[in-house]
Amino acid sequence: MQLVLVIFFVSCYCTKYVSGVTTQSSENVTVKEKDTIEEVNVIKNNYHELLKRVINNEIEIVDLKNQKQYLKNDLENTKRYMTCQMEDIKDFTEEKYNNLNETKAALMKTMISFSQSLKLLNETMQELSYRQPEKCEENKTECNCTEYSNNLAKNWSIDVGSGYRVELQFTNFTTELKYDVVMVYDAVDATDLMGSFSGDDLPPPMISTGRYMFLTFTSDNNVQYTGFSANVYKITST
Ligand SMILES: *[C@@H]1O[C@H](CO)[C@@H](O)[C@H](O)[C@H]1NC(C)=O
Ligand SMILES: *[C@@H]1O[C@H](CO)[C@@H](O)[C@H](O)[C@H]1NC(C)=O
Ligand SMILES: *[C@@H]1O[C@H](CO)[C@@H](O)[C@H](O)[C@H]1NC(C)=O
Ligand SMILES: *[C@@H]1O[C@H](CO)[C@@H](O)[C@H](O)[C@H]1NC(C)=O
Ligand SMILES: *[C@@H]1O[C@H](CO)[C@@H](O)[C@H](O)[C@H]1NC(C)=O
Ligand SMILES: *[C@@H]1O[C@H](CO)[C@@H](O)[C@H](O)[C@H]1NC(C)=O
Ligand SMILES: CC(=O)N[C@H]1CO[C@H](CO)[C@@H](O)[C@@H]1O
Repeated sequence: MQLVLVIFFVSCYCTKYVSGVTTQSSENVTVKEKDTIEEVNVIKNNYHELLKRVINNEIEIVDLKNQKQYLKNDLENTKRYMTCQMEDIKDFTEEKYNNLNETKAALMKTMISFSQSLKLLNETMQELSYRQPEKCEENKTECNCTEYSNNLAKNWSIDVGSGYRVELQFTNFTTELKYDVVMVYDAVDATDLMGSFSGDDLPPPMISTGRYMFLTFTSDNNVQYTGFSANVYKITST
């Protein structure tokens, strides 16, 4: 508005001035006027330029302002996100730490229990190592000697003396049938066979004709039983 007023004043002044002066002056004035107009135009252009720049600046300022707000928001968001993340990590870490602590405690308990078990085992082992020889000895002496051996050949010679006879009564009889055999002879040696016996049947009682009786027992190379037992009686010969 100010600039418009200036232009108006200058054009008014020039018209008045031209009417009262010579041609020479008029020329000079015209030149001046031209200059002024040019100057005004320059100023005008400058003003526009300036205005443009101001507007541009303002736009730029608004832009910058927006950018600033955007960055601020971004920063705020990042800050919030990071805080949340950190809380989360803190929670997670605490939880893991507690778990670790629990595991540690459990492991400790197990270790103690394990070491106790180990100690007990050690004691038991030592006790065992003391007792083992005893047991072995026990087992050695505790042999079942009620069975006859393989490949046995035994003879019994019975003499009840002059004027007497021998009565033989089997009380137990268990041998391997046909292979482990008892022979009974009515003589001083293996000459007069009275009977041969094997298996589970108890042989009948036997009486010799004289003072002698002869018995043999042979076993083969396998299968063992309890064998036999018998009572021998001296009886008066009639
Ligand atoms: C971890 O366990 C120990 C004992 O085992 C206890 O003294 C300590 O307070 C525990 N720490 C946490 C964080 O639970
Ligand atoms: C077992 O016990 C004996 C004596 O009590 C000790 O010398 C030995 O080191 C123990 N062994 C172990 C594996 O603990
Ligand atoms: C003796 O040895 C037998 C096996 O040969 C076994 O079954 C038994 O338990 C042992 N007895 C003892 C007192 O060690
Ligand atoms: C001894 O042997 C007999 C006959 O084979 C059997 O019946 C008995 O049980 C045995 N005794 C022992 C202590 O092994
Ligand atoms: C047992 O008697 C038989 C028959 O007389 C004889 O051949 C054998 O050599 C005798 N065995 C023993 C061990 O005396
Ligand atoms: C033989 O038999 C009698 C009874 O008939 C019995 O008392 C005894 O124990 C038996 N002996 C053996 C060594 O088996
Ligand atoms: C009145 C006046 O100023 N006249 C001037 C016009 O311009 C010429 C040359 O530019 C001058 O010599 C005059 O004096």
